[in-house]
Amino acid sequence: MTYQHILYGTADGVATITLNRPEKLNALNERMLDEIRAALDAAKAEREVRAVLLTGAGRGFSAGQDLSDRAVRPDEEARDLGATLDRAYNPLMRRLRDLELPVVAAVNGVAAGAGCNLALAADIVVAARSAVFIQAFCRIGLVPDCGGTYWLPRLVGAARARALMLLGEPLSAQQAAEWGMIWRCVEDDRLMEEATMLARRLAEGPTRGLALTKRALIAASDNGLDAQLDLERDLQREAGFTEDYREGVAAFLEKRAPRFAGR
Ligand code: LHQ
Repeated sequence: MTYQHILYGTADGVATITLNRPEKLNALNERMLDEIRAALDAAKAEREVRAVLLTGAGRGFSAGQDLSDRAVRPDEEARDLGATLDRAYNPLMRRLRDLELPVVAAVNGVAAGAGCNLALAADIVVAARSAVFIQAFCRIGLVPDCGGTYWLPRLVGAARARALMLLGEPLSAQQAAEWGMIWRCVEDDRLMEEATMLARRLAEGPTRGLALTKRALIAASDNGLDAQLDLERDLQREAGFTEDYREGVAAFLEKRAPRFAGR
């Protein structure tokens, strides 16, 4: 696929996807969502890629759905936003959930609406100190989507999620980190360095095991303890047969750094 609205590049085992409509604060349209999905598929297909870094060009991460897009304008003929979610957003969110690679989001500036919840769907979120998170949906009469109503209460608790979603006030990166909504808030000029280091470190890790861990954590949101114990058993069995487990134990016993292959 030729990319118009994102940049895609790989280096040191990391595929970097950069949302690239800076003049619109990387507002999302269907083409862009298709491109992100295609880039995730490309990352998955490239053998040497073992982690994904998602960020935005310019001063914003993403301002959410492009509200000037004809496909969602309320003043055009009646639009079915549910169909837009079915066609473009939900497949992307499911792709991110199912991706067997760790995903780091480097939130470089405002993350609003679907842009906010896209960032929160990453496995590890690092944000620049100047970034803000806005559940902007209520400002225009919409319902939070992209899994926000699922993830946000689990991340910050029901009381904070309710207020964020009903008031639509900006939440600073610092506060988001203090609330446990994101992993870390870093100085603006350190963001890409920190996020890239993190993504590289993950890419050099036992990525089969990390993928299984990701699966366990996602399932834990819905499972009871018994089901989760059974799942951990199954995933641990799988992890125990990986080359990386063999390498990890050998490296420990030989008192050297492990060289994980992601197998
Ligand atoms: C934009 C946008 C934008 C277009 C800034 N669209 N141009 C899913 C499925 C289907 C349908 C609907 O929705 C959804 C999910 C959603 O995401 S709904 C939520 C959509 N997003 C919003 O409501 C946020 C709208 N944007 C804002 O409130 C502000 O732009 C924020 C707070 C993000 C940033 O404010 P500022 O830093 O003051 O920047 P700005 O407002 O001046 O924006 C810069 C430019 O970007 C500006 O263009 P211009 O030509 O005037 O310079 C904006 O019009 C454009 N832009 N967001 N979502």
